[in-house]
Amino acid sequence: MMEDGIPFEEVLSELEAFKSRDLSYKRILSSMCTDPHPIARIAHKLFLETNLGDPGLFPGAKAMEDEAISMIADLLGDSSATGYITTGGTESNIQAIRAFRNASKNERGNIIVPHSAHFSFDKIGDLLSLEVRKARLDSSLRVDPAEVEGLIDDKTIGLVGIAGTTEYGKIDRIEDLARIALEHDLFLHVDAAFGGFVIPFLDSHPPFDLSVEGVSSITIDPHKMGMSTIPAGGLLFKDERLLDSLSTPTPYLTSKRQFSLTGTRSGAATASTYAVMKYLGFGGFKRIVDRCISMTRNIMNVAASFGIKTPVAPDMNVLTLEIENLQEVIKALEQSGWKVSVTREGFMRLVIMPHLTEPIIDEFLYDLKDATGN
Ligand code: 0PR
Repeated sequence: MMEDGIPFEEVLSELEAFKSRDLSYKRILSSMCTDPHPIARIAHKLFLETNLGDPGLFPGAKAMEDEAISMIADLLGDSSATGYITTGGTESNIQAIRAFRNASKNERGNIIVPHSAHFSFDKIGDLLSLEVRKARLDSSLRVDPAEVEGLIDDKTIGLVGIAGTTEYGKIDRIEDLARIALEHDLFLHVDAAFGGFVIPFLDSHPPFDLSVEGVSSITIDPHKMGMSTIPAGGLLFKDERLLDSLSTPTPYLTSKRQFSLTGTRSGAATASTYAVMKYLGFGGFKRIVDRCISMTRNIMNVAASFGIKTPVAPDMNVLTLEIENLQEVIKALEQSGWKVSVTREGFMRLVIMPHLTEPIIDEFLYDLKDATGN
């Protein structure tokens, strides 16, 4: 830091220079985040200085968080579920497994996750000193329940299912996992970080949420398909005792106990979560999800018309394409400003988020056709 500051305008122009190097979402087909909804931006700014870590000072922000959680609980099949707005899927997953560990008899045990689980579970293994056992997937890239059951032993504290896998958007058979969890007296966490704001709005979908008996907790991220600002995650528990198992005494604060992982935590992204849900309602979200699904189908059909196959049937707005000379094709697409990603199996991965539009998808398909020499 310099001894003397520089003028306000100069600081702003420096910030603008940094910002100008960032990409806009316009041609990004690789991200699970999106442009926040306009009302999310306004809500975020309104609550910038609030700290939900000391809720007695910000009772309005706290009440707003409680309402946001209750709307999410309703959406995810159990209106009496409890939880809080986290910083994202990683914190929600950490806290769910930490609660399982705290409430379980097995202090140093293991958890069983699908091979498709997000890398946050590897962090969890390290943080909580738990063994993370990875169960094989079946040919539809959903976890094989028999494989999960085969990995259970007397040190297992919980199972994890994914509702919307990061790479393929697949929904695990949550009912089968729940049955296994109940039979073995284990907790079951559902990671719906991505799918939580997609699956409820699909025309039909398998049961995946807290309405399934045996599901103990669920992750859902407003800062992904919830169109909120970053950082907004959601964590819900069916049984309040799991949330309580996370609480720490905070003697000198306005609330005497705290169950969040972070101490100081902004109410800004919570406000944006609340605002988007209130403003859009179920119908508004459904229209957005319908549009993303229809764009996904369009890419799939048009790509098929020039000989590009979809290796895995999409369950939602995450699409994979089987493309020869993938790295060269990606290079050509990048020259036109497109960002796509690649799965571990070597397929092109596209996430069709709300910032995309039909005309942009048409441009993408045109460039894809060109890049693949079709
Ligand atoms: N669970 C699932 C199923 C996820 O897909 C993700 C993130 C998480 C948990 C962790 O969420 P947080 O990143 O909010 O902690 N999935 C994306 C991914 O790793 C996150 C992402 C988003 C990465 C935008 C890049 C990006 O540009 O791909």
